[in-house]
Amino acid sequence: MRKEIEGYFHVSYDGQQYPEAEMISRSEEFYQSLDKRRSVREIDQKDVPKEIIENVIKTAATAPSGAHKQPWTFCAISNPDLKKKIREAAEKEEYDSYNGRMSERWLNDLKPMATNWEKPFLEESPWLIVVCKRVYEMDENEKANNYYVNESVGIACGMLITAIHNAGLVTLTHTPSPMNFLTKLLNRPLNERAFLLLPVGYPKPNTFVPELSRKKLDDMAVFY
Ligand code: IYR
Repeated sequence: MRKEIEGYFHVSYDGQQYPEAEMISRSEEFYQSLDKRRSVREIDQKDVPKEIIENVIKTAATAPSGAHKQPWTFCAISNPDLKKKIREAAEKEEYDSYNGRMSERWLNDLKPMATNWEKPFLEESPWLIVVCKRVYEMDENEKANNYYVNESVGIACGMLITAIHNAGLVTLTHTPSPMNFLTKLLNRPLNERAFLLLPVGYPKPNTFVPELSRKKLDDMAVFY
């Protein structure tokens, strides 16, 4: 069904509905599945079909966005030369961050994660996805700012990570800082800024991840 409201068309909502018992089991099962997600830094070189990357990007782009401006561009990189350049530039920034730019407290907080300035996953992962936020669009040669850009792109990134996990692959939210080298290496237009870099692939065999626990419901949710 389609109807017109003030000159714009609206269509019947056709989302899925389930009986209550099924909603409870679906929500529990989805939680159990997502609770297995971990940030994995040991990514195998094994190829991942482009179709999976296309599907997870399409999933991410179903995210809500301010005034439906969809203020994102997903750059998917499999080219080995480009991945090498990204690794070199990221490691240069990360070296400086780990050797002076980050505070003692910050470095201490990162110890459980066993991270350092070296980022082999940037070259070894079959795919890198650089999510860019589009701060504005050009509207008849005028800059037209997008709305709630960080919120919109942050939600899309969450959905991207969920889709990658659902496909049976691993990723990691990598934020080399500063990130402007990415927009340069990728030749992005002036209205785009790099937001997040996600290497995507299979975990290496026998990969270990930090032993972490998640907050209990009572410690993170308040019901009124
Ligand atoms: N961007 C650096 C440092 C880093 C910062 C935080 I906060 C982390 O949770 C993990 C790492 C890096 O990627 O190593």
